[in-house]
Amino acid sequence: MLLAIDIGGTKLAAAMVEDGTIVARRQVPMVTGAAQFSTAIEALVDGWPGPAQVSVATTGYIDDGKVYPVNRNIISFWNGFPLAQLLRQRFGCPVALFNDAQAAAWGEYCARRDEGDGTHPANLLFITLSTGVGGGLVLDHRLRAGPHGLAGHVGHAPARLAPADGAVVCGCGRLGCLEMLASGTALARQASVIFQETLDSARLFALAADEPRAAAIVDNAALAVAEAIAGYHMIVDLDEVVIGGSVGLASGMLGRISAALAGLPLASPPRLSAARLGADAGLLGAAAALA
Ligand code: ADP
Ligand code: BMX
Ligand code: ZN
Repeated sequence: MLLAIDIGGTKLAAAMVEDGTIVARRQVPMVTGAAQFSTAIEALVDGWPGPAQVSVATTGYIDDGKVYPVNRNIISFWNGFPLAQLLRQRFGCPVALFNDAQAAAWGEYCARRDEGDGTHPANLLFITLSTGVGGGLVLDHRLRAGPHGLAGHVGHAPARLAPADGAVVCGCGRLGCLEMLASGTALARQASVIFQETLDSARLFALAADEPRAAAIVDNAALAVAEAIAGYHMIVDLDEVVIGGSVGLASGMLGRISAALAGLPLASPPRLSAARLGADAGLLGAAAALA
């Protein structure tokens, strides 16, 4: 039995995975401190058999078994957090760590490969629009994490556009990051400023169906994502771009990104699709990366 854990800025999920299939799954809200983190892990695995291996998909980048933030505002205690050591001590088995979007990229690649129709992409970019904006690259059929674990961090590529509420410095320290426009956090922030009341990203999407100012915020984010896709495509030449995360999979978002991409002058544009594994892309990708 393999234990897969997905750690995002908003939610913490765990699954028992057998032969590439989830046989049990639990989810809790992500915690805000290191002490609560261990308690939350205990709650997730309560009553489950001890795993033979643990594989983790986590927000942040991995270096030498520790997790570091790119955006320091997402998880306050993630600064060199010794995640591999903590889980090895708890479960007494080998532990592998992956960035969440990189793991999901591998999961989505494997899902297409395993269909076996010969059309699966060799070069795939997965983008998660979630608490942040993450990305993972599969190039020439291989998952690329890069020498520092940073490969694919599309959320911190420059967006050509400004957020609806004006320029905002990213938690990575730079100005103009895509994450400040198109993450759930950024959409909620922009909506709350424009409408002068506290709104979350799901509420913004509901409003966007027939409220022009709400639609403009979402369309601006979708165009920024499309611009990022175009930029990546010109650098690495992609077959397919897969969109996931709760914002990416929210009603209408893929269509808005697709329309924005179609409006850009782009040589041989990549296919655009929704995550086939849905909210389980990170869990199943982390599991598949061990196989
Ligand atoms: P994580 O970042 O922990 O992996 P998610 O992929 O669920 O988690 O992304 C969380 C973000 O998505 C939050 O900003 C949340 O407000 C937003 N969100 C959740 N559900 C929806 C929805 N139905 N429509 C739009 N945004 C959503
Ligand atoms: C941020 C960054 C990425 C991550 C992405 C999506 C941190 C802590 N995270 O850009 O490593 O892949 O968010 O993560 O710097 P999520 O929290 O939205 O799932
Ligand atoms: Zn940034």
